[in-house]
Amino acid sequence: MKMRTLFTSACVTALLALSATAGFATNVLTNNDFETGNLTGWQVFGLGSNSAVTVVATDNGPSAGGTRCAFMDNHAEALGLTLKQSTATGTAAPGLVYWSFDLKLGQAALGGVFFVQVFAEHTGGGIVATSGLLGNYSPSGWATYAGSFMAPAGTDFVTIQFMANTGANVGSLSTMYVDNVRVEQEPLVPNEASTWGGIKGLFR
Ligand SMILES: [Ca+2]
Repeated sequence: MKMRTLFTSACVTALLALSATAGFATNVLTNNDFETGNLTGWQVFGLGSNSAVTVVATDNGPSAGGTRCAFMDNHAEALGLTLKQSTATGTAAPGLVYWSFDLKLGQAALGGVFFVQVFAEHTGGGIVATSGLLGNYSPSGWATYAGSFMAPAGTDFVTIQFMANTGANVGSLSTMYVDNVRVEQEPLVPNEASTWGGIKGLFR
């Protein structure tokens, strides 16, 4: 029993040392879960009399705890409503970029669609790689989507944008709930594995 304890302690110590060196996944986005109750850190394009992005205080995506999410509401014809965040210079580097987010459809009708795109960018040089155009998404209940793409040499920040776009038809609309947006460059790991208790749990 004592040997097992020693062995376990050694493993935990080694794993902690490894984590301090390599770093567990760190989300580079600000206010990714909208739990501030506002859109701090995010930019919105396409606002008008029939389009808005708000924070809902009574709904939350499944990937993380909380009570709030963003709601993109586009009832304008032939309009692109975009919710976007670019990170600071130095927050990204060449290598795999992992992304994930939670979505729940509000409504989509008469040409209304919903797409997401992630960009690897170089300060002063623009976009150097992308996830490709992700979507059209229309989940009837909360759903989590995740993937990755390779950021090439020169990458030093990332951008993610959510696009609720409508068509030219009268009555075209696109509305979507968005939450728990993650962009990071280490493999995604369950949140519980990055805590002391979670690490110990790996050896039980
Ligand atoms: Ca939330």
